[in-house]
Amino acid sequence: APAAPIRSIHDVDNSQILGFGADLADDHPGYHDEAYKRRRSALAEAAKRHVVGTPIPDVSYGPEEVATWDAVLAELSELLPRHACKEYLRCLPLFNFRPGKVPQLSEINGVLAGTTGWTVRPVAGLLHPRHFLAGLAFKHFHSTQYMRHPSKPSYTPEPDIVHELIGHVPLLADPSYSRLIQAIGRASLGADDKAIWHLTKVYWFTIEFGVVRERGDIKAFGAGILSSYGELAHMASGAAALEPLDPFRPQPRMSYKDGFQKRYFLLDSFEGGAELLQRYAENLALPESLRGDTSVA
Ligand code: H2B
Ligand code: FE
Repeated sequence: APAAPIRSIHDVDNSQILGFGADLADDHPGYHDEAYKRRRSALAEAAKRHVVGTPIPDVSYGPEEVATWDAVLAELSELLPRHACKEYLRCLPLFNFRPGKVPQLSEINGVLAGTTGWTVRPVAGLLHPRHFLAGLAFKHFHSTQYMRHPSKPSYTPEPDIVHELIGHVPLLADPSYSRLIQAIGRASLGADDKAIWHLTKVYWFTIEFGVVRERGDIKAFGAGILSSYGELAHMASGAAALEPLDPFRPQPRMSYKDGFQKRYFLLDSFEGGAELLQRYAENLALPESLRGDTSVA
């Protein structure tokens, strides 16, 4: 039977996790580290208990976790000013990221409340695409709170707090980016499984690995680029192919594990991207009654 339609943020179920369970997998850097797995699970379980609209409990990050945050922040500080898009660089200072302290989701929500009105909400890991995308329609971004494994500060096989904060959070404060990412979410409401999978790829090639034209330059806006020193350097080297994004066409395979991206999809602007996605959503021709009311979101 088809799942009940998602009509509001209260219908989004943040316990539908598709990613790693408590045991991780043998290619996860924390696989042999029992203390790490216990810590990750404790934060993941707390996230599952979070109820929409209630305060987000702060996490007390230990010295090892803070050191990992510091290491990633330091290496990215060198490349971001040159290769991140202007909207990202304009928003970044609002969040006051600094060494010595991992920001709390509650603080992030304070900043977002004063800009675009987005909300970050805790989640236990990789959330089912239907629920993840629906959250975006209602301006809720599901964010993990656990930290990547300390043995590899520059790498994580799954979303973690560093990826969410440095990769995703700053642009949520930009109005035109906000319209783009919400447009992807809105297109997902009432979509069938095939369209959800298509939108997952569109999300991947924009929100995770998108680049945008800025005068004569190509700048990063995808979180998977912005939160990875290696991927940023790869993007900046010009080695990857560039193609215009076309959501009306089948999207290529997503590559997760086989190194850096071989091509990036290019937008001329966030406004243009949002418009494109809105047209795509209209073409799905869903009855308005299945779309949920995102007008107030
Ligand atoms: N879950 C979490 N926690 N973070 C993500 O970035 C994410 C997700 N991305 N679930 C989603 C899936 C993406 O791959 C698309 C929309 O399915
Ligand atoms: Fe991400």
